[in-house]
Amino acid sequence: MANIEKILLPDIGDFDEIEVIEVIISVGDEIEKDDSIITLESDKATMEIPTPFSGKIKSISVNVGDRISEGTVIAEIEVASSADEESVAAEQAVETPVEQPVAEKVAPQAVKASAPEVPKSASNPPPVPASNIDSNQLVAHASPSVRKFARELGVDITRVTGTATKGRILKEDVQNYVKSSLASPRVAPAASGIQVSDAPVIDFSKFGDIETKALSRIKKISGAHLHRSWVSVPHVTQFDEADITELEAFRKSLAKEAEKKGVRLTPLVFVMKAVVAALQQFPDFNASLDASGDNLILKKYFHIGVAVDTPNGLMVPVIRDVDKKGIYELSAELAETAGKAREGKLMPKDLQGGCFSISSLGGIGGTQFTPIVNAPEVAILGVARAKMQPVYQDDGSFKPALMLPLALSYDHRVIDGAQGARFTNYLSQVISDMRRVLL
Ligand code: CAO
Repeated sequence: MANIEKILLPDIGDFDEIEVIEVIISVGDEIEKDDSIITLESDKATMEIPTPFSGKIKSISVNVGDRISEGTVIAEIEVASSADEESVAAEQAVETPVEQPVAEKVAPQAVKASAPEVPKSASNPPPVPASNIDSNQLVAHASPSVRKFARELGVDITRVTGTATKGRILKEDVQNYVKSSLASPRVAPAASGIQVSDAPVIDFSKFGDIETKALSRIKKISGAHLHRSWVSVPHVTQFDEADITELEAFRKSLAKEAEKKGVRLTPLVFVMKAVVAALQQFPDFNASLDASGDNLILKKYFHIGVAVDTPNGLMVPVIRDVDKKGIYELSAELAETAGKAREGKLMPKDLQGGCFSISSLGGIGGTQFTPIVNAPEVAILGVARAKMQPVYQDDGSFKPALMLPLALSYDHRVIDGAQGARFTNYLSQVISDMRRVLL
């Protein structure tokens, strides 16, 4: 027997009086549990609200432009009475929280990414960053049925341009995307006119048991960005090392003071300050090529991207104005930003505006690695694990020193090899003796 249920706006976190920007359903629509019914937008985020019931929409109580809060009746739905639906109704009566929005225009499915959708690989991830992703790439503003349709056709929805209000992706947009893909040549032209033939399709199950695991949304977005950087930027990696024996002693001497301030000092914040000193000394590293490729845009600000390992993949949030901040402030901001990245709470703006990136795997291990330039930046620093080593002295003796491995990858169109070596040489001197930051 059918009964009528009210669909209420659940607890959506720290939002009140939030604007309805789209009503996705119409009276008479047959919808499935978890289908999106309305879209809300605050100054911080856009989120789609799913229905907790399957059934037929009888009436709709909200309009575009309304401001609604927890408990507002959105619609009435005729649901088929079943044990399942009743238990859902009971749940909703208690509380049906929608996960906190993590980024502008991230749909609830994506919001749920704060629970690990892809377990972290046992092996270290490739040393590659994923920042400066256009915020539009984070948008996959489409209803579950359109997403399902795209999935069935094997279409990556983040590549589809939406033509409806606020860039919403319609079924027709997915169809048009498929049509235009089929019409394009079989040999995919990569960046800079490089032609790459299709990879052969291999049936791995012929060789043994397999399991197919979807890549997380973040990995798919960062993968496209990294691939573009990899094929379009001529990379060179310059290796160097810095003696951090004194710096480490200094860092340890500050441990208690840091604890009182509620922060944990790691070598990374000192490296960030040293990088800024090197960028000030070598401004071509704090730059991007313009669209024509004929000019270098020199940046007068020092925003540093820091690669963060998250359960859903690599993210490179940007710490702003590193030149103006002390190590305690930077430590606090780094911890907060890395926490947000891991909880899926970064906003698109947190990933934008970087000048130079640092990828530190020092807390994990490894002797060296070659990071991929985070285009449109022109250089990135990889930091591996510091190790005690015997260092030869002028008097013929060996002294134990804590050596920090550094790897600078740069865009060879912008940076010459000699400049690369000078940069790491200077950086190494500053890290070894942070007093040089004052010079
Ligand atoms: N050498 C030796 N020890 C190091 C070190 C280094 N280079 N860097 C950090 N450590 C130590 C820290 O001091 C800390 O130990 P203590 O607590 O005893 O001081 C421990 O390792 C763990 O540090 P951490 O990783 O928690 O903190 P961090 O400031 O070094 O890094 C962050 C923060 C967010 C960058 C890091 O947690 C992270 O996600 N790293 C992975 C980045 C990544 O995936 N890069 C690869 C791909 S990008 O090309």
